[in-house]
Amino acid sequence: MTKKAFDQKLKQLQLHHRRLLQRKNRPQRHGNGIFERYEHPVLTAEHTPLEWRYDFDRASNPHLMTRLGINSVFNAGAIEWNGRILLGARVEGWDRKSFFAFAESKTGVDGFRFWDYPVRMPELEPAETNVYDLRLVRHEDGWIYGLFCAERHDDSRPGDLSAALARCGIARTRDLVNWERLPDLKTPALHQRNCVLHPEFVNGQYAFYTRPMSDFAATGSGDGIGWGLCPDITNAVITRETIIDPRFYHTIKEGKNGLGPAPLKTRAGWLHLAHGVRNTAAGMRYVLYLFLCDLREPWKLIKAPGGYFMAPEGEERVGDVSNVLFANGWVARPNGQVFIYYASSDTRTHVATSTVDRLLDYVCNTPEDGLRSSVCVQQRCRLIEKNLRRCRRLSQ
Ligand code: M1P
Repeated sequence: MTKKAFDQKLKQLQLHHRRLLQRKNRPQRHGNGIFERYEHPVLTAEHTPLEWRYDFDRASNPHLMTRLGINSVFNAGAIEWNGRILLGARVEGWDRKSFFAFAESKTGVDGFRFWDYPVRMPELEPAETNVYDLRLVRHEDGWIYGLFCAERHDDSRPGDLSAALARCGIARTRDLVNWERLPDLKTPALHQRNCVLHPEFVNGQYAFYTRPMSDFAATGSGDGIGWGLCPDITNAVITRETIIDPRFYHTIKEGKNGLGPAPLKTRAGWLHLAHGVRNTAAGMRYVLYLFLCDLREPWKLIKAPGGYFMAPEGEERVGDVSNVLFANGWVARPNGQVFIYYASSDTRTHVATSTVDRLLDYVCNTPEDGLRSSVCVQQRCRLIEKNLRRCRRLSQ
């Protein structure tokens, strides 16, 4: 490529990238009243800086090729930071390895820009092969914690290249740049993914939400979202895990479930966002759901609306792992506005907005799962009767 053509192509790439980052994002019309979806994803592979993907030197990259491609940007942790919203996204390269990178925005719905460098997360011995799904928690001990899945090959099965061990990695920081790595969480279960730190001490101890599994992908004997306490986070060991939100036959969480971000503290209780998985003939379907736990006894579930809160729609349904919504980040602003960051089909990151009031209304007033078709029909008939009575009154 001539110097002129090279420079021109680089300019075009930069212009295209700038336009993408400046694109406004508007709420979609005709929502369900519970939350608003937005027209565009907030982060995709195309949002990552060009410097991360191209070599801008014509001598070493005469065709201006992508050198280190990015495959997807999804499953982002979230935190409010100096009045802005930061997403700690899972960025996956063409080489299948994930890493964390922060992108920030003033509005929370558009204009997300990645920091110059991804997170340089310290490794442990033995080093993990892959890290993903960061949960960011501002803990009352003064640290910001990042909990994530640290995955390694299971060397006890040398002949099986797909044998992996999932552990909960723990790191902490004060500035989101320099991270101190702590030992992985130890629990009675062989595998742990989707672990989350509760933001407050409980009975003077660190409290963890867990997801015990005896198999890497299937829950095996693991029965849902767990809870456990440990006195020392610099050597986090949970000896007793109890299940606070179990899986259940013929519900959206029959196959497995896992907590999303750390819960929001509200006047009515700890508000949780989680994902539920069911099996279908077309593979697993991941949807999001909400539940509420007691303020003083956060291990006690007090409200559980039936069904899903959010399921994949439109382009969200298609991607590397299709039919998946997954969320591990949300932010509640002091004015009650809530930004929910969810990923679709392990490919891209979206935002939905709501308020604490609306989410509590949804959680407290949506009937529980009837667990049987006939009970679900009764629930619906009660709603229809109420509406028809009202319509008749208004038409008299
Ligand atoms: O592919 C869907 C999700 O699968 C895993 O979640 P879970 O452990 O609940 O099945 C994770 O790998 C997650 O990153 C991924 O989005």
